[in-house]
Amino acid sequence: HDRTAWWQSAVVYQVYPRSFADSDGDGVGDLRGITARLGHLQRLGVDVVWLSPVYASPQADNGYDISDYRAIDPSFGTLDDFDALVADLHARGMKLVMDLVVNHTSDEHPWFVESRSSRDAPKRDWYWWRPPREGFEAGQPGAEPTNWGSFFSGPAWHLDEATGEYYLHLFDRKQPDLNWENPEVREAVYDMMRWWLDRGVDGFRMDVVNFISKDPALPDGATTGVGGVGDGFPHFATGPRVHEYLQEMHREVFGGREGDFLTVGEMPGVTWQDAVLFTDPARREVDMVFQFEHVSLDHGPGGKFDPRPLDLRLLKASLGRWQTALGEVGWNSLYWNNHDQPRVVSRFGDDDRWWRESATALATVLHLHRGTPYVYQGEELGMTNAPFASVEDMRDVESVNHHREAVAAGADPEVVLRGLRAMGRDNARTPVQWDGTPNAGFTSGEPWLAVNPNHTWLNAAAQYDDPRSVFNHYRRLIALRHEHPVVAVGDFRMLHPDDPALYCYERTLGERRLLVVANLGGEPRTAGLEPGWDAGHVVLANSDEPRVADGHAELGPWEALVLLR
Ligand code: ISL
Repeated sequence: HDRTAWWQSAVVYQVYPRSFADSDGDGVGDLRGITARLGHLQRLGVDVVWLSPVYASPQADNGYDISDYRAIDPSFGTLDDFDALVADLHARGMKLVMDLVVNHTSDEHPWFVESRSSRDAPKRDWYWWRPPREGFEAGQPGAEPTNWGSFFSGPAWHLDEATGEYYLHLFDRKQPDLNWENPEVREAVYDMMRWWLDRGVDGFRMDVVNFISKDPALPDGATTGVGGVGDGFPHFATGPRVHEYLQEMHREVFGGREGDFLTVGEMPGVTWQDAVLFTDPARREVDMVFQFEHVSLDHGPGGKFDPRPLDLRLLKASLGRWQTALGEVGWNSLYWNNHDQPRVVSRFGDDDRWWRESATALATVLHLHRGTPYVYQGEELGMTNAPFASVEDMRDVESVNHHREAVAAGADPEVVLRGLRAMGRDNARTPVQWDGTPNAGFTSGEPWLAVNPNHTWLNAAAQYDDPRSVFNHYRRLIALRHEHPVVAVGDFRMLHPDDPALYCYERTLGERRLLVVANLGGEPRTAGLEPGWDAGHVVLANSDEPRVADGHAELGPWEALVLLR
């Protein structure tokens, strides 16, 4: 097991380009906007930037629907702008990881245009085309080849009238799934990946990459009763050939190439047992995976838009299990936020009474686990969920479709809206709050999604010189990882697992011991400690006067301490 890979002590920062910084006043963030703000990232101290998709795209899913893998969408700029961004990042000692979206393309990609052109088109087999179900006429309800539902509501199959067949789309109907069974598809993807590496990028974050191998029999899923929709998940997630494909990709794309690369597979529903296989360095698949267990714990019986309060004990059990599972072989990614998740300070923290304290406590707890932490733009400022007045204020295809379908099915619109407000992806996508001016310094024009009104006080400019700010807390956490190998690779041991408010753990590496003691609740708490720790060991705190003595720490609401000896 290689314990010295460079990414073990690295921190990754995710940029969602639409919402990061707009250089030309069209209300959409762009590449030049990112380049102009690299000082922010350098100040924070991150090592890698993961760029959400900037490829040519009709933007049905904000760029996760790609129509040309070798071109930049004009709304984001040009290939020259891209090269300039990479050069500037490299000059500052940072790396760039591209988003690789190859489970599906846009329906406007030339591959799909050709594929749909006739039943015997040479690229017909590049996607999943199937005739209507036996005994059904095309277009008849229930004629879909399987009963699978799409992630964005409705069936996962769309009828193409011209050829009378259906194509599979696990996401939007403008995102047809590629058929990885076809070796030409795989070779085309690897060729494109090599093209980006030749251009100087440092790796890939692979979108839903555990969905690329489907059971070719395409069996119906078990039904749960809701509108006859079946659960196709067991038939397309972590399918029979996924390990083979990832090993082939590694060989074909990285084989014989010199350099410090990073690969991370986004894998909804992945189990820790599978994650060990995906991330075992000896198997040469990916360096780490994004798993979803800890961000599903507050999903209620009705799914993600029916949230329930988080039970902290479940969160600790979950993250602790992953720490243990990938403790010897494999590696964890650590995240609270990305462009698909609501803001953590609003979700698991208290964005009202204990905004600064809870944002910094949650950051502390996450970052000092064993694994590679990911910071999603604005998280380092403590950005919160947005006060959406109605669904008209939202833009995300997932939210808009869910609202339409749920209300049509008779759900109370207020209840639906409440779920979207708490869990909708647009919460993560409001523009980055650079300063307190009317559009938060994001754009001189009309932003594509409204800025959060709290930018008047919650913004980067207000935080840079405030030593207690959320930004400076993140900066110190990142510096701790860089400075102390125990943070990167030390062993992990959870403490007080059954306590409903305390989140405490110990990391050890040789003689070095690092202790994290956090109160993730609004009431003061006492945490019992092993003897030997005292206030002199505190290396980081989100409070002014840590109280540690005689085998315990006295913690105020959302107080978090880091001790080292
Ligand atoms: O948020 C979700 C829907 O409830 C997730 O299931 C999400 O769709 C899943 O994490 C996959 O996400 C990735 O692929 C999607 C894209 O919409 C997301 O933005 C991307 O991160 C399809 O490309």
